[in-house]
Amino acid sequence: MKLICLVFLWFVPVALAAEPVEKLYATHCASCHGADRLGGAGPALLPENLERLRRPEAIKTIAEGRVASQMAGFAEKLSKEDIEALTGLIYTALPQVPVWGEKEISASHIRVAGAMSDKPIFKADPLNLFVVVELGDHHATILDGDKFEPITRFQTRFALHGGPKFSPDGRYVYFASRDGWISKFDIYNLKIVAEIRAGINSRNLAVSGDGKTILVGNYLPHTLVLLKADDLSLIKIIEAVGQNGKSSRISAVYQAEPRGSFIAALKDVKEVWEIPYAVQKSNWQQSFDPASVDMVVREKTFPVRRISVDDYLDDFFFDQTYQHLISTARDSKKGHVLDLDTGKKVADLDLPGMPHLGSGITWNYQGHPVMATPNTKEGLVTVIDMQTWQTIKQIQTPGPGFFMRSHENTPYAWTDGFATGNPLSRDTMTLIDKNTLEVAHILRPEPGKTAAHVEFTRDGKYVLVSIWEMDGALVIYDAQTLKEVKRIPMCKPSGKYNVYNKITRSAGTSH
Ligand code: DHE
Repeated sequence: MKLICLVFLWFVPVALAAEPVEKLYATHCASCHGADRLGGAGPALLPENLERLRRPEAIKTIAEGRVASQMAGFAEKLSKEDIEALTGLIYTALPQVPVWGEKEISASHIRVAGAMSDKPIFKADPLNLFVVVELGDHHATILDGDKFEPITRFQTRFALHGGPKFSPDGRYVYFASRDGWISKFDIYNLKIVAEIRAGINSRNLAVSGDGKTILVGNYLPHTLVLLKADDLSLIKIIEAVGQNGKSSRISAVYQAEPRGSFIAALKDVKEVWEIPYAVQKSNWQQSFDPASVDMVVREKTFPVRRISVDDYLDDFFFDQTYQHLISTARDSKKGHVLDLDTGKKVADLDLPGMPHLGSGITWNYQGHPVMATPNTKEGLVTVIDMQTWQTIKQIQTPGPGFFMRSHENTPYAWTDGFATGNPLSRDTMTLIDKNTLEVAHILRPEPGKTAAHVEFTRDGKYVLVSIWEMDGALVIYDAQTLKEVKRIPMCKPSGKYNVYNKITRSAGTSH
């Protein structure tokens, strides 16, 4: 009965629309979102790109427009039925995976010319800056990490996701949007200097440890895209096809600087790929057991080492040496540890639920390196000994969390509780004592409002927490006394990234 109602609801609005929905789309939407729905001035309107937008919100956006963007409201031009029909259309998959190859990628390339200064054009410690992504109105703020004052705020591409990544010297930051746009921002000159659309639906990007190459992982199409870091021009597209011939989405890409390689997580085939960026193939092969290699694509640049694995592993985390890859598979309560040198699984991990990617951190506990991660299903933080791979403790928190962060100079690991939107936990920040593994404090930066994602200043003395709301803020705490020192209004600030902590690969943050 339920199914019949749903089917009925799905078709009725289309039937009642004044004109065929395709015509409505061509008249009102195509000029910004592209005739093919692949995006233009506005974002792509495909189900894959709209996964984070619930249908009622999509209807509201078409009717009322979107603040701080060029998206106008259509409530006066279109009937309720027309708007519902358009919503149905944009959540319908295209009949074929659209082509986004060399021609399309290169045609999207934008370079900004002009003389640039080799020194920051502002007064602040360039290594203690934060890049703060404001999801609410698609902006980013560059924040002085000593004075806690914004230096500039600029519009980004629609729906940035994942951590922006820095060049090794911290001068440039690279952003990826869910629509596949890669933007290079010159922090010294406070300007976007290049952009390119590497995919139609992208996951994230990685910057090679030598700062020369960018790797982008895509869901749509199924490709890895290599770009030159200096101007973002296209180097090469690698089709994501498993040894069994099956095409796969890429869940995420990472750079493993100590190995001189990129690592790619494939979502639909049981393989992990390692792609060297820095060394000659002959040297690179000495860094691992050749018996672990199923096939090396015989190419001079960027060969692919395929490592067969037991499961579809799409969430990765590394130890500080990057020899061990800790991964989880969707719908699994187990984690796996893969030794990248031997290409063999060395342990299973007990996890109560799926961690969000890049959510874990490491520190030394009683002389042992440990990793800790929250998970998006249960209010538990798992602490694992990284020598024995045994769970040391599961620490109860008020609710399932997304992110966990700490710093070498601070006694606490901070974690949020907003993964399920649970009203009892979404406004909390739980501080775990890294020496006792006990919950030491539970803070509520703004009762009733979502608190999320933490990052420390370069010296670890202050900690920045997001109030993840449209009328949100960054709340800055003294990390020792836990006293609030400042509150800066921001529009749904999500992640914030400290230049120094990122480029030095602090154990307390994601890399
Ligand atoms: Fe994320 C990082 C994937 C949902 C905010 N998220 C990442 C990374 C991946 C990922 C692969 C690591 C990227 C990197 O470091 O370059 N995220 C996924 C998902 O698969 C998932 C569960 C579903 C999806 O929609 O893709 C998902 N993520 C979310 C959200 O709902 C969040 C909370 C809001 C949003 O932006 O959509 C969210 N993800 C983030 C943030 C980071 C991130 C803020 C960077 C964290 C950091 O400190 O590095």
